[in-house]
Amino acid sequence: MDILMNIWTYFATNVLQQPAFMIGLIVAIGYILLKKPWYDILAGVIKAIVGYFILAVGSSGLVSNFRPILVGLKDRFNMDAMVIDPYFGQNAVTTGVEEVFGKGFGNAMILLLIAFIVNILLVRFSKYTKLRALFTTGHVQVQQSATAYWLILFACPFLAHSDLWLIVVMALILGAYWAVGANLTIKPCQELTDGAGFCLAHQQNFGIAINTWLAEKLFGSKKGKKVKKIDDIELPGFMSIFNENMVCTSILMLIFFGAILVILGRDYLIEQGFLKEGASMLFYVIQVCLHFAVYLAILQLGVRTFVTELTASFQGIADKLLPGSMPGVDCAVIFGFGSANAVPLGFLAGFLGQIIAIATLVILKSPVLVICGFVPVFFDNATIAVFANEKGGIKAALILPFISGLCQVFGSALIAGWVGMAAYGGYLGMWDWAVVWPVFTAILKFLGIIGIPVVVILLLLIPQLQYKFDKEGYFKMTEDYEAYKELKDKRENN
Ligand code: ASC
Repeated sequence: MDILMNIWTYFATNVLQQPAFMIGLIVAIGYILLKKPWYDILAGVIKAIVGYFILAVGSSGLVSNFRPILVGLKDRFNMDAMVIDPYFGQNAVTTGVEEVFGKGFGNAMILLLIAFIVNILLVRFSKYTKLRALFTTGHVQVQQSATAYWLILFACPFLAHSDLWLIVVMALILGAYWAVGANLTIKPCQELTDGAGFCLAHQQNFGIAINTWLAEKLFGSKKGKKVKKIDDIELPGFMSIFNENMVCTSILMLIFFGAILVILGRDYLIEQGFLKEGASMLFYVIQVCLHFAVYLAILQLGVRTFVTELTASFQGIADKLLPGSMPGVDCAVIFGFGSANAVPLGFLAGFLGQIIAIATLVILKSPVLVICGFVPVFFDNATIAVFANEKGGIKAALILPFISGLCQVFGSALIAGWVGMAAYGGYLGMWDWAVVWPVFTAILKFLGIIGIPVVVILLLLIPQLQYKFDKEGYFKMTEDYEAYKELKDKRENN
């Protein structure tokens, strides 16, 4: 048993939790099932892993590039507050959970295994469950398990008496949330990418589905009037340089974040070690702001490198092991599709929303104060903007991420204050965890033991409803996208 556990722990730590190797493994299995020659398998696996590593360089570059601004805002306003960010959230669980519940989180690996098996089984029996998506982003699953552990222990303290029951309940709720959430992004992703064959498995899956729906309903084309998407906007004269993504990102960042850096001031930046003594402030600001464009370009290169391999090889898995299924990947993958300029615009709109929400908390003397973390403010809101723009144009791409910014701050402040995580300095803070999980937590808390099946059943009902509303198109969308498009055209012309 020990040997098995060691093997599993080794596999979970090195593969399952490392999306690059997880994607590499999936590509290998897919190509083997497709009976590709060994050199094609090898080449595909290498491209998948390297592509994912490139993506990770881009996303961690963005995070560290933004640090001076976040640290500065926190220090300058002398705020002692919790940071909404998945890494701070994970840290808060590690430091606080034992103290608060008298119970450490030692079974994380087993939980991941069981929850992942729940996800696979739900997809394997898609005929009944109508679930089609496999979660592959392990680093995110670890962060979510940690936060869910806290929320569930808080809501169902009676589970603390039995490790077995605690793990089983968590695995059921998390496994269902992963399968249902990723499944919800299939339609938005397939329509945005013209059937590229992946969906998203991240921390704002419900957020994507709801915001895409809102974008279409509130801002979508009506009576033949087409919406104005970001790329349709013809800017006059010199403004047309904004049409180019690299230029647009650089200029927007220079204006907004350049201003913040200037306000923070040279002395402060030197004091914090961000700027070297005697170095030029002007060129420092230019360098920091233009690096957003650099990291975004890296991120998009990474996406292009691995997505084709992943989706081509996944055909093997979908044909032989999990019919009609689709891999769910990191949200940054969507930045390689849709309008590239939706990314910086969504980021700025979300940032504005968060800042206004934070100011409101300060003014209202809220007992819980919040500091923006880069991951929610950027990855959530830019992702939502890409989808919103596609269905509802530029208005949707600005307004919906702005509202999301408000939700991330208010939702996180509410839940983290209630369950006691705020005292440990962080909360996950992404859309689903600021909006959807507080609802799950409330149901679990107020219904007691009955709350557990209620949450699982509510989750599993969602794909049933999706299927009910589009019986003909539902599986076509993943299995034969061209046929789905024909069906859609036919419906639109009728
Ligand atoms: C997260 C998280 C990250 C980023 C990354 C975006 O939620 O933990 O490291 O988003 O996955 O590409």
